[in-house]
Amino acid sequence: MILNLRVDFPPMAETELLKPVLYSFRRCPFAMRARLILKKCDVKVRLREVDLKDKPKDLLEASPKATVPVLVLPEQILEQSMDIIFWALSVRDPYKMMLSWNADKSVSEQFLKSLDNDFKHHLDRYKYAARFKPKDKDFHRDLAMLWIKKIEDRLAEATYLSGENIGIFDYICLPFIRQFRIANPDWFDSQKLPNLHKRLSQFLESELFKLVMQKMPTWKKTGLETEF
Ligand SMILES: N[C@@H](CCC(=O)N[C@@H](CS)C(=O)NCC(=O)O)C(=O)O
Repeated sequence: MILNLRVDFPPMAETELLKPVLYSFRRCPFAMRARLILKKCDVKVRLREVDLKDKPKDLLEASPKATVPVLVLPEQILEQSMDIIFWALSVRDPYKMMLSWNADKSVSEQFLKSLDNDFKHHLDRYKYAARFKPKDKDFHRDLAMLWIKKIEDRLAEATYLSGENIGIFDYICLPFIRQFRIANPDWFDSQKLPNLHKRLSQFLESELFKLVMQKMPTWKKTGLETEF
């Protein structure tokens, strides 16, 4: 049988094949935060863009819970965005992000918990109100705003959540704040959050954000991985 193989691009070098595989979905804020740290620290992976409605078999085999991001390493599979971030920072951490994370680990973990559990809970019920209880939309928006206001207060005291320079605390939550804004940009922009508005726009206009948000071909459909 003659196979219809593509022969117009060179075979991937062995060193490329050794890079870990990242299953990712462009618009997922968890995948976004992993990509932000990977890119910022220049830790290379082979990115496989996933269609969440048509997940590839290899992802389901690697991680039956089938959320993204997932990182497949030779010896282990990381199925949580924060595990991928900590792994990336163990490979290369030129901005000393682990130092700021570990400065007061229990405060850092508390911050993560309030983001991933509390804020995300209300964000989903506000942004995707139609899937939950549409009549509770504003209730969840207002509860999410309590968390947002704490962020604004912190940004009034220091330029970034991570201190003088943008860092791990900013990168792990900005993709979610972006989603909160997208639910109703006019409303969000009209809120009195001068510092957050400034930092969010700066982030959205940054080269780093543009790089991690580049459109990638869907791996299952095209077989094309993106060198990321
Ligand atoms: N705790 C996980 C959450 C990941 C997550 O929920 N990702 C969403 C996309 S934003 C997902 O893959 N959902 C599964 C689906 O939609 O089928 C992490 O931090 O990586």
